[in-house]
Amino acid sequence: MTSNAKLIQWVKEWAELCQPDAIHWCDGSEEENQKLLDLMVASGMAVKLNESKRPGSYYFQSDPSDVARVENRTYICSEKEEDAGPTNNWRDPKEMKETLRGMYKGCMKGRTMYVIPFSMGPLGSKIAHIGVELSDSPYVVVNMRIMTRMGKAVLDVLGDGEFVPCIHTVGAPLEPGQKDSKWPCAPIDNKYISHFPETNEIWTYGSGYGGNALLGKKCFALRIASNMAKRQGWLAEHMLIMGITNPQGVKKYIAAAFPSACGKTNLAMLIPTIPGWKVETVGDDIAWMKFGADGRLYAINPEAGFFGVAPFTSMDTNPNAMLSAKANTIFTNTGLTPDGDIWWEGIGYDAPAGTITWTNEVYDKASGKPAAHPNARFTSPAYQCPAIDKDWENPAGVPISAILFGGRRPGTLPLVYQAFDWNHGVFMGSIVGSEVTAAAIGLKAGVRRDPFAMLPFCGYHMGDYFGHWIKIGETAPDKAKLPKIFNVNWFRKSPEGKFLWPGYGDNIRVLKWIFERTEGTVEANETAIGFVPKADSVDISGLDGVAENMPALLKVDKNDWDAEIELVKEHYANFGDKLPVELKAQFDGLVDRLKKA
Ligand code: SAT
Ligand code: MN
Repeated sequence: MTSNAKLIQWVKEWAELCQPDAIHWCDGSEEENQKLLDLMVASGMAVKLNESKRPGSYYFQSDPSDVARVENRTYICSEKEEDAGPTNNWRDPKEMKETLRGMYKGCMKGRTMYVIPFSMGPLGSKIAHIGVELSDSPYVVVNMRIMTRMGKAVLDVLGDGEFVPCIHTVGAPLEPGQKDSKWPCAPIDNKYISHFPETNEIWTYGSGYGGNALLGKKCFALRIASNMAKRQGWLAEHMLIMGITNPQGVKKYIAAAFPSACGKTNLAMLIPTIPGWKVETVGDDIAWMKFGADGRLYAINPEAGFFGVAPFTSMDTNPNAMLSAKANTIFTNTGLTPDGDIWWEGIGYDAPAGTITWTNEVYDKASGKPAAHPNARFTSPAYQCPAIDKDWENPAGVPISAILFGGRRPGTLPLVYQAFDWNHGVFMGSIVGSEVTAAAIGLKAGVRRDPFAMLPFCGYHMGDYFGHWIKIGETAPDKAKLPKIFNVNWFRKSPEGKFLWPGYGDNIRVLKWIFERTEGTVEANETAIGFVPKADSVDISGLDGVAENMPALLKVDKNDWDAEIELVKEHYANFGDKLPVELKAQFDGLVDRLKKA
C-alpha cells in the first residue's frame, strides 16, 4: 500500500519486537470498518445497537480500571528535565525507552497489529500533519476512523514523506488458546503514555481508552504538536473553533480555550437565542493556527470527529451533539437499554426498565450507582453535526478574529472582559483557572489554575510556552490583524450561590458583544483588569430577571482582585525564571492599576 521505505522498515522492526500474530495495513474503507466491528461483536467486546434507533452504531464497556486519561502515568521524555517543566511528569528518554522496549517485547502475541495511517487536518492541507499509529486494538482502529482522516488516502498523500510514529498496545498478550477479555488492558500502574518531543515519537502501553489510545488527539495534536509549533512558529491549542454570523450576514470566527467541564462542546455547538444570529461549528476541542499570506491567523480543526462526554448531553443542553450522535457512532461506558439503544444520566428522559449499566449490571436508580460512567463518551463523525461549518475542512483554515479564555469562577471574574493588547491577553490565558469542589475530584477546594486549558497537554515547559505566545505576538506579520483576546465567565454566582447568568444559548449575547468589539462598534469601560462592557451594552432583550444581575455580573471588585493577585503570585512562582519578563510586567501593571482604582 506504500513505498515509503522508512515506514515499511519501521513497521517491520516493531512487528519483530511486539510479535503480533498478523499485521493489517488499514485502508480506511467501509468494508474494513464493518469487518472489524463484526469481529468485535462476535468476540463480545461490542454490542451492535438497534439499527432502527441508532443506525450503524456500537456499544462498548471498558474495564473499570480503564475509564479516562491517566495524567499521573503521562510522561514528557525530553532530553533535559527542565524542558518538561513543573507541570509535566518527566523521564529520561533513554531510560523510558529501555523500560518500554522490555514491556513491548511480545506484547501483541495472539493479536493483530493494525497499521493506522492518519492525517490530523484535511488531507493535503499545509497546516495538516500525518501520523501512523501501530495498535493491537480494533476498537482504536474504528475510533481513529471517525476522529481522523484515516487509511490509504493518507499514505497516498504521505508518499515518501515524514510521519509522526505512534506506538500503542493494550499490553495484554494472549497465550495460545487463552480467551481474550472483553476490554483487554494493563493494570493502572503498568500504563505508560510517553512522549519524546525531540524526536516526535509517542510510545504508549496498557490503556485502550480515549486520549491514552487514540493517539492523534491529545498525544499528537497537543503534546507533540505544541513542540512542533514552538519550533516552527505556530500554535497548537486546546481550543474550539466556531463561526458567528450576525443578522447583516457578516461572519467571524473565534477560538476558545476552557478547562474541562466548562461546556466547551456546548459552546462550539450553541444555538443562539437572539434572532438573526447564527453559530457554526468548526471544531470542539483542538485548533492548529498559523499566519496566512494576508497576515491573519488561520485555524484548522485537526480532528474529523467528536469524542464527547455523554452524561448531561441532551436535546435541551446540546441538540447538535445529540444529532451528531444519532447514527454511525461508537458509545463507550454509557448505559444500554433493553431495546438496543443507549442511555445516560441527564439525557432528558428516565431510563427504561432493564437498562444495563457501564459495569454490566441492571441499572437500579435507588442504588445511587449511575448507569453511565461520568466520563462515558460518544465518538461521532463531525460531518453529522447539523451546525458544522461549510469551511470546516477548508485546507487553508478559517481566519480567527477573537480568542476566548474562560473557566468556572463563582466570584471575582466578570461575565466578559477584553485584554488591552496581545501581551495582556497572554497574561489572561496564563492565569486561566476553574473552581473545583473538594468532593468532586479529591483535590483541594479552590481555584485550580489551568493555563490556556493546556495543563495536561502542553508538551514542554509551561514558562517557555507562555514565551512562545508572547513571541507569536511580536513576530506577527501584521500586529493590527492579531485576534483580540477576551475572558468569559458564565458561572458567576450571587452571594446566595445562584448563577447570575442563564448560560447555554444565551451566551450568544456575550459573543455578540465580543463580535462587536472586534468591529469597534460597541462601547466598553476601561477598568484595571481590562475592557468591561458598559452596563447596557450586552444585549439582554427578552431575558427575564437578568437586568438586575448585570451590575454584579460586570463588577470588578478591588478586594476580590487583591485576593486574586495573591493567588496569581503563587501560581507564577511555579515557573521560576522561565516566566517571561513580559508577563511579570503584565502582573506588575495589574497590581499598579488596582492600587489606583
Ligand atoms: O480522553 S480524551 O483525552 O480524548 C478526552 C479528555 O480526557 O479530555
Ligand atoms: Mn479536550
